[in-house]
Amino acid sequence: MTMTGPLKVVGFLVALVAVFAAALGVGYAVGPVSTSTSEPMAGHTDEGGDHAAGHDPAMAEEVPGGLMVSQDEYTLRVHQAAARPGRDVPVSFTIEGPDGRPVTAYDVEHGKQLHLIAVRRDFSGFQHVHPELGSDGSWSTDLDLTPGEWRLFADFNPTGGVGLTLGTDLSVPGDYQPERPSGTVRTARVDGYTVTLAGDLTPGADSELTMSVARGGRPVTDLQPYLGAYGHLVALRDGDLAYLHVHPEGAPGDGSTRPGPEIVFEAAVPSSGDYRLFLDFRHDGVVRTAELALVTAGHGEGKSHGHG
Ligand SMILES: [Cu+2]
Repeated sequence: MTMTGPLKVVGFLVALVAVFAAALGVGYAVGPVSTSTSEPMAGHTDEGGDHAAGHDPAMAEEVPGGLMVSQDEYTLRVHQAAARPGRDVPVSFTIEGPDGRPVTAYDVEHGKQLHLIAVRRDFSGFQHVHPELGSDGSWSTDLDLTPGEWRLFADFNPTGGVGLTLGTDLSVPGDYQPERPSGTVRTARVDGYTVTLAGDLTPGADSELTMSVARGGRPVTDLQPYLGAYGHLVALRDGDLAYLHVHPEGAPGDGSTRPGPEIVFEAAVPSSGDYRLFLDFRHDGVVRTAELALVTAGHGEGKSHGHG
């Protein structure tokens, strides 16, 4: 696989630069301290593309999403101290707002008011679900849980606020064997589909990743829109599970974006490291998840301490 140049031309549209879903968000709304301004993820556009060639310090300094249970006066509170292992295990939670009460008003982002990602801390069991909101502000969903420590990410935009991703742990009692680290994984198989990944992640710079979807050796050219896009990519950093939600370049129906086999993403990761990549795509009416992994350039794989 060749290294991807930072300025590989996509050409058919203005690049949507995906940054960490929880933009820094200092000092908006009721917070009296304001040292900087930032925009929610959806507001970031890359007008000239000229910063793509180099390091963008402002972007690199943003706090990644999903690391905190409470941020900007919003708090994620899971109602269960622990959950039993099993399929379709009920899990409920609330988002508490600046007034300490459950938030009941959310903006719709990517077709939903809230996106919940659940993954065991060793990266097994990834699920992306859309809980139901009760009138009292409690969110309910079912998860398939195996014993171990799980991480939950709530990705939402409270009405009047900015987009946030809060994260918390959920213990599931029982014996378990942690999955081994994967290293780089550029080919994933799921339900007869093969997803291959081209491109590399360069810390602090926009990195183009191209996912190609095939079934039975034939490229899939009729992907279906899922939540307004042909693919949704969640990247999680090994070590702390920092969360990055990336959307593809181009949207269904924009006149230039084809429904596969390639889905092109532009991702910006803040540091070197190992990143797990979970691609949700929809075909024949079913959403499937392909699991891939990249080690950033210059970050030694496994026990190797060599460079490059
Ligand atoms: Cu979602």
